[in-house]
Amino acid sequence: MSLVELQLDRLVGPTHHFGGLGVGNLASQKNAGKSSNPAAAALQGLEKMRMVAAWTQMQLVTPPQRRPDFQLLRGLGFSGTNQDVLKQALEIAPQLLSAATGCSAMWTANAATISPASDAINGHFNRGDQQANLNAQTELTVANLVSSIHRTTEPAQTLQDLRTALPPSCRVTAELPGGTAMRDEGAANHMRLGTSSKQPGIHLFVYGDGDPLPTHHQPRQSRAACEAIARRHRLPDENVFFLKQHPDAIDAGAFHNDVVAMSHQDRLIHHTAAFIDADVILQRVEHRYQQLHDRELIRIAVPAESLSLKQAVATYLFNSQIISTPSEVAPRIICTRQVEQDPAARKLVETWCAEGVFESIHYVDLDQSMSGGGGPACLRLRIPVSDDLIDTIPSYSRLTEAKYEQLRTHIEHDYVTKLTIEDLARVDFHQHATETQQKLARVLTSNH
Ligand code: SUG
Repeated sequence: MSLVELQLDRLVGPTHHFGGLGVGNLASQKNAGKSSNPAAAALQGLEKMRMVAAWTQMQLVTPPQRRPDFQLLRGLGFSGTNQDVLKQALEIAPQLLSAATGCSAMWTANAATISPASDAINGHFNRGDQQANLNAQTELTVANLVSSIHRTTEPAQTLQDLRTALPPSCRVTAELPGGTAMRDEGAANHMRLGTSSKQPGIHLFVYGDGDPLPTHHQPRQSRAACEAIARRHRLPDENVFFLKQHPDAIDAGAFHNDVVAMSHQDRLIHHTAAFIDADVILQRVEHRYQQLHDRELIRIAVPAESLSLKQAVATYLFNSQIISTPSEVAPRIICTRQVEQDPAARKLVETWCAEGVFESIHYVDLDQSMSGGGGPACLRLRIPVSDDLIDTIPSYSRLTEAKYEQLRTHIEHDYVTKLTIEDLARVDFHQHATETQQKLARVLTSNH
């Protein structure tokens, strides 16, 4: 038995727009109020999924979440017919209209934090007993996303969506209780190191609260939340490490760790300003990796002289999506076209490729997602599962070529190519968007 990694993306919804609501997220703030292109956003995301599906056959896709969230708007005091509610929200508090209609659930890296069954204290690796693993499950804790109002609309639906999309061997549990003390942004602040072998993985949890704090932006993840997830997933202390986001990185726009650090199996690549006071911890990580896997961790620290924090945030180099294919030794890397166009970022990734860290580089246009502050890795949730469970993945969630064609046709036919905040206050627009969402959900959740 070995581990394989599923990639789960969500189709971008028909109400995709730029509301400027991302806390500490420079792209989101810069593009606030600009008109968006939901059709292009959905197609760009779908093309990335198609590429990964062709490489791995392990691409899962889930439908857009239902919007508007009238419960949110009514709960915040807007009343009358649905049209009244939308209109009042536009006039009085457009940011709340945006929060209730947003598509931020498209960034599935924020959906949950995940650890495979084999990493838990009662996983078979620790007991030395193959049978013991039969009842162990891949653990997923849905992220509460309490740092930003628009993202609090996601977890309840995400819980259902993940349960529907994933095999029964995945235990999807509701978000952490405890409010802002337990603020949790999911896999964007978590990195698992480990090859698909017979050894447990090492878990790096990244948080931003505690001294020293950033001066401009609110840290989105608390250390207490990281500790709670490690406890819930029954990860052994010796394989769990906590790293603090550098306040300078948060101030420069790295609102999530995955804007300044990335990992894949035995590779950890990060900006030197990603973490604060981390040297000793990272040495312990390297030592533990060597102990468990009998080989060195490949760790690459990128200094500001090679790429400034500003460039890291503008290009999302560290948000590249790394994918192993069945036949190649080194993984492939999917980068934004912003990386391609920035000489320093491009040089770095080309050098890594020449050195054999990656097999090949694949540039993609994700401009609609990037304008909301989300790169290739934000758009996917990695789910490590034992390879003997692949056949139990519901067939409807797998992206096949036939399903790709079907989804593309729906998007081209039903999504608008220009959307403004005023459109989001029209009940007739939402009637059509809801029908579209339902059509897509039927394609992606029923066996036919
Ligand atoms: O939470 N943007 C998202 C981007 C999330 C990126 N995910 C990862 N780094 N893994 C966020 O800030 C923009 C919404 C708006 O513009 O209104 C937004 O929510």
